[in-house]
Amino acid sequence: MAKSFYITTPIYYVNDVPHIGHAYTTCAADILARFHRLQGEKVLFSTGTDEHGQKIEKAASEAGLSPQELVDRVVVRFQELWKVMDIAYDVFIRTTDPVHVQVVQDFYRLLKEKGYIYKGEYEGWYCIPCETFWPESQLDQRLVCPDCGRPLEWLKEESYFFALSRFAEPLLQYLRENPECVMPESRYNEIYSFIQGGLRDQSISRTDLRWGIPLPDDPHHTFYVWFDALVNYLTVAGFGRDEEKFEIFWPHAYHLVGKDILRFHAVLWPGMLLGAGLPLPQRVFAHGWWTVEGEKMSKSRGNVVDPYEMIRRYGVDRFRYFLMREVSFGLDGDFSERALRERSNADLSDNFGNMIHRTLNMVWKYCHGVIEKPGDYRDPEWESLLEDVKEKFFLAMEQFAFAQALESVWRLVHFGNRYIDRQAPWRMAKEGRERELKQVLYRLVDCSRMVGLFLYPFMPSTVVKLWKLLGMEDGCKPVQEKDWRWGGGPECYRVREPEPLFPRLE
Ligand code: ME8
Repeated sequence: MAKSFYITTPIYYVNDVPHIGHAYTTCAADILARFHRLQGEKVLFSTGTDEHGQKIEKAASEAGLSPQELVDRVVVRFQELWKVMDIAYDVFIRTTDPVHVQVVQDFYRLLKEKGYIYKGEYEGWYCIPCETFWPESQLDQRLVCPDCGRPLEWLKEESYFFALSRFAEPLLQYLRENPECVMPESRYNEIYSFIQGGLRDQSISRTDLRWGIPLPDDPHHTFYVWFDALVNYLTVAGFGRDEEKFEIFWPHAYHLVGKDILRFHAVLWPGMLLGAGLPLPQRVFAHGWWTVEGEKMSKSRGNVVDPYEMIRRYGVDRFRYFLMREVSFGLDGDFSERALRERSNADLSDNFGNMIHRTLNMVWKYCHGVIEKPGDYRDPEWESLLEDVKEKFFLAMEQFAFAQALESVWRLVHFGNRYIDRQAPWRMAKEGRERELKQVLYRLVDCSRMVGLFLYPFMPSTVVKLWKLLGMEDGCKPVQEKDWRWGGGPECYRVREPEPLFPRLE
């Protein structure tokens, strides 16, 4: 039976302007989704927006809109960006969707039935004019509101709690039994020691928040935004509504998140799931943080990287490639346009694009664009390299090590370019060594096809273009075992007149 994969991004705060951080997680998730679809596996890939909370309420009233009107207007910023970025999600979830509202309430009832919800008192530093509790981690000694600067007061309010503290030991046991459930390893260790320090119960309701989902049994309270937001992963998977879908996908959930929101995903969320008696996700992977030219990205610094602008300047695939290739997934990285241009010229123009262009050009020039599979197309050198690249690529993809996966594909590209230099097909043509010439060109064309197969998840529109150039119009259908083999392509390639895939950037 085909394996299944449920791949998620966080749901982003809907009123934010999308930036490189959003683009990064979503692009990585898209690559995984495309990679698994390409193998004919079942994939459910979701992204979406987090639409409740005080900030939305405030922004809406400032704009003279209702909160729902505001979120309906701004959500398109994300949806449009995903179109431009070639993000092929299956579901776009919005937390204001009535189905989600229902699922949050059902999930809460389930936790309550199991005895993990109780009423207590939440206390903390509160800004009365802004009606907001502020965590101590966001305050300094002055104890003033980080938003409006006015003095805070220590307040208590009635709140419902989830008994997270009861799950510390079960969570530790789960972590021990599933060493890859939180990745990378440094994050796993961080989460493990955090839980070892003991867990506090989590307040899950507020009485001061109107723009939120009401508790079904006490509508005077609304759900704390993170409780509401995390449950989106269940809503998408069909929890309580589509049993078959839920069984196919839920046990194979892979959550991709930024390191700043790992605790919510690797402590609170699995705690909630254990409480409800549901299986835990296969993996929560926390990626690192992008700085911009060495500085923290922030609105006040005015250095927020706008993905639309990057795509307009460089094209979507240069941008996608750079994000995935420049930094090991899991580590922090630095973004600069200069680095993007340099990497693009070196890897995409001078190496990948060059190999394809030279190959197609020669097939066009010496064989009128038509090359049949010769009887002796096999070659141990090519085949052993391909086997090795394939093994490393698949292993890297399994570990979400995207940069390493790409690195292994480039071994094939480098080899292709060296092969052209070594074999010098132009000399073969000149000397009339027809058989050898066809053999060499066929190998190069088939290598181009294989490189396309590896790169498709990363740069889908470029690879579709490449496959068209190779005369393979239906190149992106799910692949079979034979497609990954040397010589597994068409018996006869009818290539098109070459055009450069990645012209050099100045
Ligand atoms: O946290 N580099 O939403 P969000 C890399 N609604 N990643 C970055 C980044 C940067 N400079 N800045 C932000 C939320 N991110 C919640 C999620 S999920 C149930 C609820 C990442 O819009 C950040 O780590 O603030 C997070 O993964 C996402 O972008 C921003 O999410």
